[in-house]
Amino acid sequence: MVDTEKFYDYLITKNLDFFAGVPDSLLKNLCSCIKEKSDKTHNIITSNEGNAVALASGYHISSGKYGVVYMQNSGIGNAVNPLLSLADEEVYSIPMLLIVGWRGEPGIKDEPQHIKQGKVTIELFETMGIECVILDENYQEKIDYCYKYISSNNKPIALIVKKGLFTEYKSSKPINNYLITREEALETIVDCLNENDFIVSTTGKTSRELFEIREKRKEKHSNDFLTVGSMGHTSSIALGMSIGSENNIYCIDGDGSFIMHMGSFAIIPTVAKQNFKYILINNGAHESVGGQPTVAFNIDIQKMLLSLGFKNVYIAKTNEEIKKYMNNLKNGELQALVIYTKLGSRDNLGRPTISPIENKKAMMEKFRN
Ligand SMILES: Cc1ncc(C[n+]2csc(CCOP(=O)(O)OP(=O)(O)O)c2C)c(N)n1
Repeated sequence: MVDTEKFYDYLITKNLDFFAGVPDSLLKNLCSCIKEKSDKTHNIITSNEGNAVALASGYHISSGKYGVVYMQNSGIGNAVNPLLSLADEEVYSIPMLLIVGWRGEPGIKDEPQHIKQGKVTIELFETMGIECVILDENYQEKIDYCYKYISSNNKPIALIVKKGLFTEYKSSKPINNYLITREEALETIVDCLNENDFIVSTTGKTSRELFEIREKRKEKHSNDFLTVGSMGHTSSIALGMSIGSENNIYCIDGDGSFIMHMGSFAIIPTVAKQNFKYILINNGAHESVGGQPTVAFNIDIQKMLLSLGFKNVYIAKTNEEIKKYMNNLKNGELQALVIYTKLGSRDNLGRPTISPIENKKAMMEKFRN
């Protein structure tokens, strides 16, 4: 294993002290360490991974120093554009160190959404002309190599992190003062829906909890699209679904996901029909991957959505308020509900036991009945 704090300290001795990225479960300990030890202009938790590459690029141009970008391999897609059209050696040729969590590494059991991404991770980087270095116990050697490589080649390099490599970094547990859990909020939402209402739920524990709520209620999963991957696209999936059907489509989003592709909210009000319903569960954090904060508590989301064209945006902090506003959501055009929840989830939370394809097929059949 690699001692998380020593790894961080070694980066600092190399003057690698500017961090940007989106948190990842495999990098949870490293992200906590970076967060605790860096000031806010030197650890920027970005809305998506592409923004982090761009930030590291700008920082390099003005300071001459090298940025460090951390991400889960799921985020490579978001980063491809600035990696190829900004940092690439045939464009601006910008050195930076990418630290990438390798979900779905071949031979290691993982969830369906990580299998293909894991299989092609190294190939994807290589196709982009980005060398990959697999991190191991000899972390000083690996960092030295990466540092030398980026400074002499003026281009990015990727340090690939396998599951379980970093030691636990003990940090204060993130908390907020809200009253109900995400799972309680989800149960109340499900209580308020009928059998012809559909849900598109966001990436991470929201979909895992929704799956278990249906199991507990002995209900089928055919009304729920569990967006297991594709973080940030839940609202667009729901929008597409609402255009293709007359049924009510309830998008249940998370604040990290909402922020990741916030641009979609400029488009939604221009096309959404009355059957598109937006619910945001706001816990102010990327709770599913370790509770790294988002900026969602700094945003007046109600004002923002109203200014973009939503007709009503309700705020709920208790189950009673959820029930009341779910009733309002049923009628009227472009309604949204923002639910503030506390952090945390059950230790014994499971994962969907149906495959994404089974989920899709069951849903497509349900839409046709
Ligand atoms: C593109 C991409 N980047 C990062 C991840 C890793 N990831 C999975 S869930 C999650 C956090 C989601 O946060 P939020 O939407 O606020 O929901 P919460 O976990 O708080 O319920 C992250 C960062 C991912 N799946 N995809």
